[in-house]
Amino acid sequence: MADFAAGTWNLAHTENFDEYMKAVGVGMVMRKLGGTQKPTQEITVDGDNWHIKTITTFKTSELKFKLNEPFDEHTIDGRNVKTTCKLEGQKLIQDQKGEPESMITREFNGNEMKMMLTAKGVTCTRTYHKAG
Ligand code: DKA
Repeated sequence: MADFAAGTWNLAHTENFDEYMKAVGVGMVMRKLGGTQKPTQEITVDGDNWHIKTITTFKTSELKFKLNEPFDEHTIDGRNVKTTCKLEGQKLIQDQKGEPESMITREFNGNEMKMMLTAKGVTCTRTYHKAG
């Protein structure tokens, strides 16, 4: 059981998010708004079934998936992609096939979760801390 991932995570630090949003096609107004957000991610895990709820002040996205099974995802940045998530050790890899392709990893290490988002050669790093 991936207990290491379960819990509530708050954004503590972010680098290059504007460049990443540009790479995935987010327009200027939404990028400005996105850049001000400090999301909370609520993660629950039940065997291979994961639920990730990302909450911002203007948008909430829910990702429900089973590891290694492709599913249709409507991303928080507005893309429709075919996504497969897999777990490698304590790293969750979210592989989004679509336009453009993107790879999002969340690496869990105690009370810190390091998220890396990559598209079109641009990488953004976001560090989350566990609440409580
Ligand atoms: C993350 O989970 C990355 C996604 C945050 C979305 C914020 C709003 C973006 C609006 C285009 O940290």
